[in-house]
Amino acid sequence: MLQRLKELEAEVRKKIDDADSLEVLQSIKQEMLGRKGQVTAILRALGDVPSEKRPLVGKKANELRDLIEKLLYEKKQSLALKAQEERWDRERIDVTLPGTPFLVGQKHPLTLILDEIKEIFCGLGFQVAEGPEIEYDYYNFEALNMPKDHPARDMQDSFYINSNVLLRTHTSPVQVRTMEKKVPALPVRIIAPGKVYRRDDDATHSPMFHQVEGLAIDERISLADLKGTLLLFAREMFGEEKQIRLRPSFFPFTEPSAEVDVSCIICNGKGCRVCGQTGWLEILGAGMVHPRVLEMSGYNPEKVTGYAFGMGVERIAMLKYGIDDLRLFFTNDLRMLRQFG
Ligand code: 2NL
Repeated sequence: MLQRLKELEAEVRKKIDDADSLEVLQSIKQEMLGRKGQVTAILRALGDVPSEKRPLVGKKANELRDLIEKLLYEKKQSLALKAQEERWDRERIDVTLPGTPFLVGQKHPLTLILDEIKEIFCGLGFQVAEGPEIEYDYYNFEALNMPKDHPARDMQDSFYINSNVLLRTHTSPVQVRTMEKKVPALPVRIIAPGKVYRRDDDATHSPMFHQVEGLAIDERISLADLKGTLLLFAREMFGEEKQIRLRPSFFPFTEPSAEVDVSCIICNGKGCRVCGQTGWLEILGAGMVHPRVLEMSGYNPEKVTGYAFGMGVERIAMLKYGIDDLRLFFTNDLRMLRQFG
């Protein structure tokens, strides 16, 4: 019996030594100490051992059981430690490696200008109005006093979806929609910023560009209100010392109509290459809302008047930032875009 215990001890030491997983350890435990285990069998058979040898065999058998439990426990610990070390090796990170660069964006120059324009007019009590870029012919042309055969439509030839629906050529339809909704609530003071589309594409024209239109309607709104508002805008946008001038012009939706110039931002009016020696730069178009436009949107032109203006955001941005090619706004060249914001 004692011999058998010695053999078992040697056998179990080797097995535990060789074990390379918790599963193997578990099966060794089962095999030795389980219900049908070899050590268990010896302990159960103690009754058959002659009584003079029984205490010694019993002691040795119990010692072997304790030893196996201790060895199993120690091996379990060392396997766990090894697994952890392997995992640390596998997952080790080099904290001295350079990190992934975090690219910080900035606002597009057109967004900066749009924000500035909105800020100026909101400061004067205007609200920002928005509307669809896909528009009905009615809101884009008809309601602005441009019936189907009107020659002014040629200059704003658009992208048609069908004979009644097109990509808006200006943001005026937003203003028409606002007037329709607000009638007869007065005053109306809104600006309509957004994308507009026209069928041309060259160095100075893009098929998509940005516009801000403004509209004010109330009793006794005059051309003087328009001029004062635009002078304030020009000075906030281009500098305190700026002047503006209005030149007679024509739009089907305003009467009278004017082109508005600001004193040249390079020479301040003295005359230079940028302004073609005139001292003036054109920045927008404007006028008093045509009575027929007021009438079509539901106002009584005998009682109320209004002014309206429209400017190209790209043009303002080019003047303010000294950008000489419109296409730079739309080609996403980071060398250009990173110079702003
Ligand atoms: C330009 C000129 C202009 C308007 C836009 C307008 C809108 C309504 C009624 C009357 Cl709802 N007028 N808008 C008026 C005058 C000029 O734009 O050169 N834009 C880039």
